[in-house]
Amino acid sequence: MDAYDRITRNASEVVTEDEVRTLAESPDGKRAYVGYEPSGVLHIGHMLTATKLIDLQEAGFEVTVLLADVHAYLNDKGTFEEIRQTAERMKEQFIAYGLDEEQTEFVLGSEFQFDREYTLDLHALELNTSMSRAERAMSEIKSGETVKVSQAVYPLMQALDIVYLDVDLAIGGMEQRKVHMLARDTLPSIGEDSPTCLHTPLIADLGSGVGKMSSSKGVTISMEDSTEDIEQKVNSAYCPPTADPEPDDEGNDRENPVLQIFEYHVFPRFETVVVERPEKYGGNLEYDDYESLAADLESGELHPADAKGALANYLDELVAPGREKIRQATQ
Ligand code: NAL
Repeated sequence: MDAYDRITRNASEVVTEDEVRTLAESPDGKRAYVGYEPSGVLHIGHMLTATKLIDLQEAGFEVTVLLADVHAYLNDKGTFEEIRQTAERMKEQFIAYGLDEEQTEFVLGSEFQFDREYTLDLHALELNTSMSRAERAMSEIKSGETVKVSQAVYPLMQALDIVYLDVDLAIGGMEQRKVHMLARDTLPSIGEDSPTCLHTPLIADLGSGVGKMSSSKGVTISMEDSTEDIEQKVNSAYCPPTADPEPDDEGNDRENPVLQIFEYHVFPRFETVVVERPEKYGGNLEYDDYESLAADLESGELHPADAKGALANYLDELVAPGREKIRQATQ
């Protein structure tokens, strides 16, 4: 796989393709960053961008993970003290998940976001941004119903962080795209370049296939889940024998979350996927790529129950090191 293909595999979009092609010509020493509001426990959404960071490390990038403590505070996620304490635990879980400790720099937002120069640049961005634009940028991120002033400041700080962390490629889930578009449009107003961005897909709710999986509602997988939790959640997942299900009765789009997790979490981390089956049902199946597994599910060669059994095993293997870290920390 060439550098461009590795950088962009499984991405929902890159902005812009030409800019990423230029980065791919000499990725060594380039810097990619992702930021997360500290939440204490890594869930499958964090793991998706983390898998992309591992791709980028393999392509030669250096990776910065911003533990966005001030952002979490602005987004009403708790007291500043609580948030700070969860940030450290989250860092250990990222490393357990497979981020290279040597190639990954972890930064707390509060280390630089209270500097005078940063604050003045922030106010300059505030002067150059309408309230409605900032509010729109937060539509997929904000907690709560009413928009607080803090939540309008939030995307501008996210834009500024891209400058202060000296980032060549900004990574985020698709829910971050409006913030990144705001950053691309407004940073030139303070004399900075528009950042290049890469967005990872959102996985559908495991139980219904409708909407996106989130930590706040529906069924998700986290590093706190036991082997039995994972088996139970995956076994009751929505998994029709197709990658392209019909909308539900209310007309909502549906995805196949089992196939999505194979595509975005399992195949990028394991070279082959083995589905164990008793001899009387045809014996084990082995797949080298996502497409052949999806084709077998569609044709009926692979039964959804067997696909789920295999998925639970691989997810358990991905989660196990982080689960162990959590166990050690709480003993
Ligand atoms: C991501 C977040 C907060 C600040 C950032 C600054 C720079 C780059 C990425 C950042 C968190 C993200 C979330 N908005 O929803 O978790």
